[in-house]
Amino acid sequence: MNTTFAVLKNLESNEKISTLDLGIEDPNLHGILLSLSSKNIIEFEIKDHMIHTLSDEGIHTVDNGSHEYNFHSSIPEGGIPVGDNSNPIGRSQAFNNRWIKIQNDMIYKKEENILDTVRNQLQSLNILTVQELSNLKKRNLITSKRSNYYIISRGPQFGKSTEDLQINITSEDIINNTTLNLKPFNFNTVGNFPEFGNFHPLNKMRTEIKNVFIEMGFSEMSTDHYVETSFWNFDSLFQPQDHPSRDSHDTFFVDSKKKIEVPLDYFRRVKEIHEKGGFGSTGHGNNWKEAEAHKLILRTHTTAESARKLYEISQNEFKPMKLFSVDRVFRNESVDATHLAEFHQVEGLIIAKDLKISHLMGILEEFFKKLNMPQIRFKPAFNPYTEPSMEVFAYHEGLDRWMEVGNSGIFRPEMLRPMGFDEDVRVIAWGLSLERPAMIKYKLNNIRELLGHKVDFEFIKNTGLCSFD
Ligand code: FB9
Repeated sequence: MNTTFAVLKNLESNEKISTLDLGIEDPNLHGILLSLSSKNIIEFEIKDHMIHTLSDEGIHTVDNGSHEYNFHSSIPEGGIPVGDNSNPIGRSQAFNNRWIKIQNDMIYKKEENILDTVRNQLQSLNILTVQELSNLKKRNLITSKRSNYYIISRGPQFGKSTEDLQINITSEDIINNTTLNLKPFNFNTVGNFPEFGNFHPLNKMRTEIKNVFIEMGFSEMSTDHYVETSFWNFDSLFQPQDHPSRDSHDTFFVDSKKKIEVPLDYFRRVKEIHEKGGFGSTGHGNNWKEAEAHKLILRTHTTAESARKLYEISQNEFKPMKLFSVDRVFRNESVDATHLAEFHQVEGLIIAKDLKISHLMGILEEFFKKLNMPQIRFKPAFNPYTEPSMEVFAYHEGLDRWMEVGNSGIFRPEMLRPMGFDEDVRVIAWGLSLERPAMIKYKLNNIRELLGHKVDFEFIKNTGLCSFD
């Protein structure tokens, strides 16, 4: 008999039924009751109870008697020596039951006629008390597990044919004032969970970091030069043309004859500062090649955009500014679990008169405090375009360790003076990546779990809000 029929048939003669009493067991029972309930044919409530079944040891006891009963039956009239260890469990349990006694180092029966209580209990588990069941469970004679059963009663639509229930009202019904037999709304049913888009965790990290800059009064720079001239990416930053980072082992070169225009007078001043120095600098004293400066590359840092922006600022009336950028940069480096040939650089800079390294340390403290890393330390470092330069380290509470969180410095006069800035104009700047904080926040070990064709869409869906609190 199928389950639905069994339930409805029993409800015809009983207002309320229990699946436990009727022995109705079906792995789909819950779904069947939900379906009948959604049509108001039945109503039901879920109950739970313990189901006790004989273990292998319990079955052996029912078939062969308990250890204690068999030990008692094995004692002859003359008794057995105390040292007899043929049935230690039976002897111990028989002592506990006061079925045997010891005299002169011999064991004798104390009671002649006894009942094998345990065996009898195992043959009628459903009438045992909680304590009796607990004792049998302690002896591993039974196993118990929690199980659901249902108390079912008739619903408002019980016995009515569900086929003729209407689910729509037509214009004819209204015109003819038809008596409606509408299917009741089932307000308990759950609709299909709507699928919707999800922001990529890296985009969420970018938004959070942008918000930190905006909170601190910074404005965003444009970063629309993925393809950049070596001039803006390196030469304008006073990075020498023979610097190792400028060769193809570290930089992607673009095979194009297209020329990106650079202001001629500025171009000449950059050539001058590299070859002969100026503004107190001895320069690099090298032969600076224009062709090298015009080579097209994929930008290796967003500092190239900072250089463009600073040159633009230098052509207008001076005013202090706080600027930031977050965008992709490209490096021809060997890829590994935490590095790809590109990453997102975050860069912040402040241009004002007479800024000092203490200002840089202070703004970095404020910035990383907003990333929930208030403890930071500085380590002297070298960058071709900043002096002094510092690596930044922060203590990460969650990981309980210090970690490198970025690099920073004061742009050199050899970068700023050729743009046309006065001697007292200073620019403090710092940079970090987007991928590192994202991997730490989302506990990823391989960057391919964050970016690329192997990313798990469920990970994207389930990352939740990106916050630094
Ligand atoms: O992002 C980095 N680490 C980092 C940042 C935030 C963070 O947040 C916490 C969890 C919440 C955790 C870690 N780093 C910079 C440090 C290291 O990861 C480093 O190994 C990798 N660096 C990249 C460069 O690697 C080729 C990160 C990237 C980086 C380094 C320097 C700059 C920008 C990005 C810069 C700069 C700069 C300096 C002076 C003036 C202007 C810009």
